[in-house]
Amino acid sequence: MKITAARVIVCSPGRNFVTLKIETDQGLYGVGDATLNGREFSVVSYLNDHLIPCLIGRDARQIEDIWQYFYRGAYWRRGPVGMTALAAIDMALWDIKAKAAGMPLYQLLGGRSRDKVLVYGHANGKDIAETVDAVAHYRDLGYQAIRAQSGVPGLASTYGVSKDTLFYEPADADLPTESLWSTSKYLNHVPKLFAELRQQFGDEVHLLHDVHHRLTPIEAARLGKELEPFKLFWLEDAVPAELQEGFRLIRQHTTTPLAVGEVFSSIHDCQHLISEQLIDYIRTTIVHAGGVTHLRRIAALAELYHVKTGFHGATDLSPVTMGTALHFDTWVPNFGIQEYMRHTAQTDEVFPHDYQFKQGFLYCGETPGHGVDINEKLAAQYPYQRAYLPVNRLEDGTLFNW
Ligand code: GCO
Ligand code: MG
Repeated sequence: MKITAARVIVCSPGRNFVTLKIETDQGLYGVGDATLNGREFSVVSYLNDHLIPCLIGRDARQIEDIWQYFYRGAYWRRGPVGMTALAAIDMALWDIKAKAAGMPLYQLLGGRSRDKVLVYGHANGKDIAETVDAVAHYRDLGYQAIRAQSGVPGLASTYGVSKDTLFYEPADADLPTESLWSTSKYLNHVPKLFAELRQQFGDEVHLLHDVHHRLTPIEAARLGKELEPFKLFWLEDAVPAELQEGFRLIRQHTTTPLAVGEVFSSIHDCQHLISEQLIDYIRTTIVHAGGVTHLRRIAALAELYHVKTGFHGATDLSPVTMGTALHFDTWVPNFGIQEYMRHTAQTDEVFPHDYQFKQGFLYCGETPGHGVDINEKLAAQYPYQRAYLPVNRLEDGTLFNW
C-alpha cells in the first residue's frame, strides 16, 4: 500500500489547527493532528519542506519503520516541532491501518480494557465564589472530575481563568498578552479555594488543579502539603520540569498526587520522573510526543512504576488527537484520566467524529480507524489567524514562566 500524497491543511474554525492527510494508492486515507499552539507554521514547514518529500512512495503499512526513519534517521531529533510533525504522520498511518483492518483503533492496539473513559473538565472563575458556581455547572453536566482554577486577589489576570468557562482559550491575541504573577499571593489563596470546594461539594467529586509551571520545588512542596486535607486527584505542573530531580524535593514532603508532562515531547523527558516514582500521572499526549507509536512506549514504562496516564486534552489538541487519545485510553492498561475541554460547534463541524460524552465519561466510537475526519471544504472557509499564548511577568517586571 503506497503513500501517494500527503497534504497539510491549516484552518481556524474558532482556533487554529494544523492537520495532515495521507492518501494511498488503495483509496484509503488517514488523518493526523499537527497542531502546536502558537507555533503552527514551524510544524507546517517541517512537514512540507522536510518530511513529506521522504514519505511519498513508502508503504503506509510500515508504521514502525517510517517512525524510526524520521526519528533515528534525523540527525536533529526530538523537540516539540519535530515530534509533533512525526505524531501527525503516525496518527494518520494508524488511522489507515485500522481502516484497512476494518477495526476501530483500540482493537488494533489490543482491544478494550474498559467501557468508558473518565474525563475532567475545567471550572474557573475570577474569584472563589465564581469558581464554586463553575464547579456546580460542571457537576450539572455530569462531570465526576473537575479541574478548579480561580483568580488570585491582587492579580489582574491569572492563568486558567477566562471569560467563557466552557471554551477556555489561552491563545488569546495576535501578539502575546502579558499577565502578572505573585507566588506569595497565589500560595496564600489556593488552599482557601479547595477548602471551600470540599465544603460545598463533599468528598466524592475528584478535584484537580494546574499550577502551570510557576513554583519552585520547595514552594510546590508547601502547596502540596497544605492541599492534603482536600484530597486532590492531582496537582499538575507544579514546577517547570526541565529539572526532573526537582520533583524529589516535592515528593519528600507531600502525598498529594503529582501530574506532569503536557509539554514533553519524548520518553527521555520523563524517564527519571517515572523510573524514580516521582510522579503519579504522565500527561504527555499523542500529538506532541511522536504519536501512538511513541506514547505506547511511555505508557509501558509508566506501567512498570505505578504511574498512570492523564493525557493533555485542551482545546488546542484537535478532535483528531482527542479521537486517537480516546482509543488509546480505551486500551491502555494503566489509564488514569483524560482531560476534556470542549471544542466549539464550528470546530466539531470541521472535524466530524464519532466519540461521545455522557455523564462524565467519553466513549470512543466503533468506526474503523480513529473515527475523526476533516471536512476540507468547510475548513477552507476558516483561514489561519495568528494567535499567541500569553507571557507572564512578576510584579517587579521580571519575565517569568507562563
Ligand atoms: C492544560 C493546559 C492548557 C495549556 C494549553 C497550551 O492543562 O489544559 O495547561 O491550558 O496551557 O494547552 O497550549
Ligand atoms: Mg496544564
